[in-house]
Amino acid sequence: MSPNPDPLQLQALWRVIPPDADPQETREWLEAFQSLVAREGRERGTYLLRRLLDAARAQQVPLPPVLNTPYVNTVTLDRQPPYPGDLVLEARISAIVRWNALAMVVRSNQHSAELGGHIATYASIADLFEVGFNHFFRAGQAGDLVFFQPHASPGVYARAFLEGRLPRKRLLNFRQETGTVAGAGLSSYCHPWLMPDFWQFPTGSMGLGPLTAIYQARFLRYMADRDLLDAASARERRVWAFVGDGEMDEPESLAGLSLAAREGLDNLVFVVNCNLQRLDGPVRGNGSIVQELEGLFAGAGWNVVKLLWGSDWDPLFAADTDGVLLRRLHETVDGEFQKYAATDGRFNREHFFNKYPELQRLVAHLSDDDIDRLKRGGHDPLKIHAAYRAAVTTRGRPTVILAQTKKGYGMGHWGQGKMGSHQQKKLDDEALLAFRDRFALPLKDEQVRALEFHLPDADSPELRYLHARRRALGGYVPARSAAAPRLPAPEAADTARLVERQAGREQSTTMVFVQQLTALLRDKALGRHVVPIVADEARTFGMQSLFREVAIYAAQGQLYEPEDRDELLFYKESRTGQILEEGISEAGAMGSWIAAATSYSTHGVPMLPFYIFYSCFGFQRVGDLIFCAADSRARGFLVGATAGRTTLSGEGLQHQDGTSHLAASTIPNCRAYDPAFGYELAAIVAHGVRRLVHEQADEFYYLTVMNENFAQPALPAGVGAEDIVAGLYRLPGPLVPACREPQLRLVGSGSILREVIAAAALLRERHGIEAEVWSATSFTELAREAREVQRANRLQQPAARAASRVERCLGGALPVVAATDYVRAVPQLVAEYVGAPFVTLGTDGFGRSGTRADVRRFFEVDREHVVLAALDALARQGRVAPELVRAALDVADAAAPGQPPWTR
Ligand SMILES: Cc1ncc(C[n+]2csc(CCOP(=O)(O)OP(=O)(O)O)c2C)c(N)n1
Repeated sequence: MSPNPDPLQLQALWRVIPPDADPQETREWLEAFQSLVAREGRERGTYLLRRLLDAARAQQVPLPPVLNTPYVNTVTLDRQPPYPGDLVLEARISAIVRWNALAMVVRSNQHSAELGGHIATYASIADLFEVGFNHFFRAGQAGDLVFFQPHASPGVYARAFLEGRLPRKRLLNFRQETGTVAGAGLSSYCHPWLMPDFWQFPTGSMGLGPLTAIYQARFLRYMADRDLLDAASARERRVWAFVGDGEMDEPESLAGLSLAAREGLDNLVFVVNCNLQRLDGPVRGNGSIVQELEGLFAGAGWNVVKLLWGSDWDPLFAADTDGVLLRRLHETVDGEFQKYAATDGRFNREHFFNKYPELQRLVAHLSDDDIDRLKRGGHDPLKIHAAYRAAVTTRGRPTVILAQTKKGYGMGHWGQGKMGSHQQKKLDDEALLAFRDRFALPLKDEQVRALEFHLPDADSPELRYLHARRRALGGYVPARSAAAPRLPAPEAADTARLVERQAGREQSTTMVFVQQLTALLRDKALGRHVVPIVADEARTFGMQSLFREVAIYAAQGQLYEPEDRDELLFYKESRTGQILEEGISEAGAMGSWIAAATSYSTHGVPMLPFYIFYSCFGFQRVGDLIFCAADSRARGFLVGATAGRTTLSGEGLQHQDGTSHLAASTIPNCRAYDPAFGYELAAIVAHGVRRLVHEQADEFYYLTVMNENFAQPALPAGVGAEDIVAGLYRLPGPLVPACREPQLRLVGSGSILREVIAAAALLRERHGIEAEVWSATSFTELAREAREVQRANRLQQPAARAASRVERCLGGALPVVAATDYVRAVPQLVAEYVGAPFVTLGTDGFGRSGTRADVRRFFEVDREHVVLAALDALARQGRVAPELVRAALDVADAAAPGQPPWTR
């Protein structure tokens, strides 16, 4: 305990009111105000306060901090609704779930200490979940969206076990998902990829749950406003996000707060589990996380409901006429509250209550055991229910419930409030027996020692009650469904027409993309399901025509006349707008993209989102959100524009992306493409659309598009869409003159393909060397296929070994030079499988400003360096004279090489 806290410091921390200079006068003012409110109502009270504040401002009287309220429950006793459930039965159910969760973690840890698991988080949040399960969470694709605190997953499994949804066997296999128990285990956290019928929202990476929950709530509105969901039933649906208080330190946790308030998302409830601890120690040992978060959320415009104290505190507050209890609470920092959680009633009396004689008297009638049993709000179903009811009846604003709990609640001196609670996964027999007694579990000592799961009879009052409650709420939660109608993909002929229109036009692949997106938006069947998403870069990518055509979604419509109203393509916002314009928030745009890309599952309505962004601010910036999308089984398109290291030449180091394809290659269900030409892009998009909306594949597409304008070639005869989609095909005439007897193979992708084509021409003109040119639309897909072929050959030992596409295309004695606008590691993904001498050129290093030609020369990926690499490869085979290489060095300005670009 802090001996003598500095009053000024306390004031700052806790908003404690400074000493009263004239109590008599204060009382008169307060009584006058109270009687006014009693007589004329709260609204009149608010009016008067506003006038007083205006007067204070006018006289430059400093205003008190107004965002914090006292350290008590927001819902007062007189406004507390009656509890709608059977508290006794619910307590018994909750105790059983607690036990089974604990037993599951301890058992798996006995099986192997490598498996890990958490007890203390669920122990703190159990009651908050249970009240939700029994009275609030509505199930199904027209129900609520519940984001569970990930480390509380054991409790969610334990409840599903009681519900008969998970058999005992799976509880025994907690955190075991491979080997003989594959398919019969349980994931550590909420992973839809691993448990696609169960978990809906991945929350294991702290901060992403809160952020994506906000965007889900907004997307729910978007769908209703656009008539894609029934508005009346959508209004009833809620997003519940259970979040750790430590987790609130993640920037992503806070990133969407303003948006939620600005959009008036009263369908959103955050429940922050304020057990005051995180992994290493207290969240705010020297302060108060509850008060801090209250200020933050209130400042952002949220409705804040503090749920701090259980019912047994009500009489104490009622008797606290001189405010000593409140004062004591306000001068106590979280580090002390943690200590009180970890100690018994006697310690609490001595150190907390006995500080002031008035306070000592206030609890004189309580025994030490009574004091020990005083509950924090987040452990009292009555108070929890009151807070939840306040949240779901609030209109016009999102609500945050700051629920004070104890970490490791019920684990006694073995785990409750302990510094190391978070990671505790072992409990000895004595601790287990004490837990049994604490929660009055119907278990014999041997059953406790054997960590037996407890499952009451099917017709026991507990199970009958539990099922009845869930029936009333539409089924079980969490449960994930993938049921959604298929949508027809546009005809291949449509894509062909689009490609024909592009042929010969001077334009970039970004422009081709925008035209294809526009065509998709106009498609009769699919159009309304398309969701264009931007993060303040629509103009950069030439998409402003869409503003007028499909409008920007704005819940309030457009309350102003846009400055460019008289122009054809004016900035149009509308309540039924289709574009999600997220402002400068790539993380927010990803939140929207995930919501749209999983709409088939969350709402049973498939949507097709296209999020287009600066490629450097994609994987590099929001990579973990992309991973979260992958886990969520997202279906949609991510489009990295102004892509590559050398196409966005003037922008320099930070803006030039050389790695996104490498990152994309690590995500198993991400299909990444780096097309060079409009016809390639069109074929890939058409393929992706078909895969996503018609075949309903749980995958997503990452495409890079460029801003370099050039005459777009027509689709060459003989090239099929399947070749382009497979990742590698040979460029025929007229793009590259046919060669009778090639001496080497050149491979290019994206913006560097044109350098490679030019290099082939130079080799022919200058040296009479004939080279095939291959377009690698996706090294990632090639590598994946080759890996599969290699594995099948190894594991199945077929009589005739199969060859991968990359080997079939490039294998042999001819050297292969592959060049990319990304780091060399991208083409090197296929190096092992090529089956030919293989050289790569790439843009490793920090970016640079300059003209495209200069930057390509700097990174040694321009046509002259391709020529040089080709000659060098041939010289090593003795097919050309070394002098030729030396001459080429001069031409490429590389005769006196400086430091490699990646060290500069
Ligand atoms: C992005 C990220 N960083 C770190 C972790 C590791 N981690 C898991 S739980 C945890 C502490 C959580 O504390 P809090 O949010 O207060 O939840 P509590 O378990 O105390 O309820 C940490 C650091 C993570 N899962 N995600």
